[in-house]
Amino acid sequence: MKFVPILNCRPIAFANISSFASSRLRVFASSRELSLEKSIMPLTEINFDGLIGPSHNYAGLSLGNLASAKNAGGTSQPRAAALQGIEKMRANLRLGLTQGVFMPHDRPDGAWLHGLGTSAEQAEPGLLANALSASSMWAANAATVSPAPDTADGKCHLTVANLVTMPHRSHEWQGTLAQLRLAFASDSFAVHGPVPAPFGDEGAANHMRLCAAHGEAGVEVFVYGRTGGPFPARQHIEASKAVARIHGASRALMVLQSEEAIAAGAFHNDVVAVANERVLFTHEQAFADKDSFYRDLRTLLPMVEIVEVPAASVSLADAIQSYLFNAQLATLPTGEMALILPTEAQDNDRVWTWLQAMIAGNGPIRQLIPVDVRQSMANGGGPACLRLRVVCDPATVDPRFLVDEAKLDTMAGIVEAHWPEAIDPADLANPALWDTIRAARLAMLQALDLTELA
Ligand code: SUG
Repeated sequence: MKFVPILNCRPIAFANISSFASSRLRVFASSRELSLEKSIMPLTEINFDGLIGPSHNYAGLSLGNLASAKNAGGTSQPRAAALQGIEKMRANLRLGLTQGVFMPHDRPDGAWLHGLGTSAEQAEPGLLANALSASSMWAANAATVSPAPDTADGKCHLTVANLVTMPHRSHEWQGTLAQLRLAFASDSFAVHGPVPAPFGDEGAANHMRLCAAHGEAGVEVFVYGRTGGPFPARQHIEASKAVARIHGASRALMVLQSEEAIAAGAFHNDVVAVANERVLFTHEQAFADKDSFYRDLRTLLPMVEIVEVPAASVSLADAIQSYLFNAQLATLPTGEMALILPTEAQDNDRVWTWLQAMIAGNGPIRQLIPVDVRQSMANGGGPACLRLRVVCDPATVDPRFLVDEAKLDTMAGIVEAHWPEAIDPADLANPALWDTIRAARLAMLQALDLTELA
């Protein structure tokens, strides 16, 4: 009998997921050959951050996202928010990391409102807020990425996330897909449209990749949820399985998120776990059946190092309030691993005490680097939410989507000149604000030579 490695932490017959089926052994063999071939290619992890858009506001649209609910109705600061995001990108460049960027989407989304038989001028306030959301900033939800060493055809595959669970996010994929098709137009990539509704797919926020090194074949972990608690589970197992099939990901694990994590506000798995190369950094209560998951992971990647934060030291509530797991766990050019985490983690005594003790030990994570992304954090988006990781040869990416410090300076100048300083939810119905938002985005697209996205 043939099995996929795990589903629900239990193997299921291949026949149930057809495109894995043809020849598992052949796929494994070819993937090993590919990884040998690819090991001479300069595969690098690039973090593509979503530039925080000029419509950034606190409308409280995300059920199950405690920060979004808590800050609903507050006054946002889009200019400060975007500058925080740019400074995060700059800090990553200074660490020696390769950095990319995605552009904000056209807001208010007139095409989406038109499809609903209305317009920005006529829409009810709730619908208008959904049309104005700047939520595409959270690029971890843009797509799921399977780098070339993991896939059957040796291409890097990207599937744009459908984000169908939340209305304000369900109309992101068109604007995201347009950018993915430009940025990854080279034939080193295969860019796919969204998995069909009703199977919710939230992209890389529920996907982790573990491997010896970025350029080598990895184990891809797809984390899904089951609805039943007070909040929606946004990632459906059928979406995860579909993405794994479409990508030809040869070693995929399907792992169930714990209900208690979702109920505590972990609407995405990247709020309670993060992986990088051979390291999994996770909260003890992130997964429904962690023992089976860890066992299967160790079987597929014996070198894996699991750094588990016990609930007795850091509760789920503290983890979600501080977003310590919503960190960029990155390998620096020195080979050391650093956790680039929100300043909120430093502000929480229990969390910071645990992290200090971890660093004092001899574990694989050697540095803690706090970054200030408070404007995004107030909507439930930490450093990891703001970026999509793509392991590839940077030379194959459209350079308009890559940044250096000079480009960040240009972007900061445009933000200073055009982004609204503040948005109160009551302002959202003001047509003058929509004009400002559209003009600000256009100025950025012009400065970056990306007007085909206009
Ligand atoms: O989908 N917040 C986003 C935050 C996404 C975080 N991403 C990751 N964990 N990868 C969300 O809940 C808030 C919108 C508002 O309330 O206006 C929002 O959409």
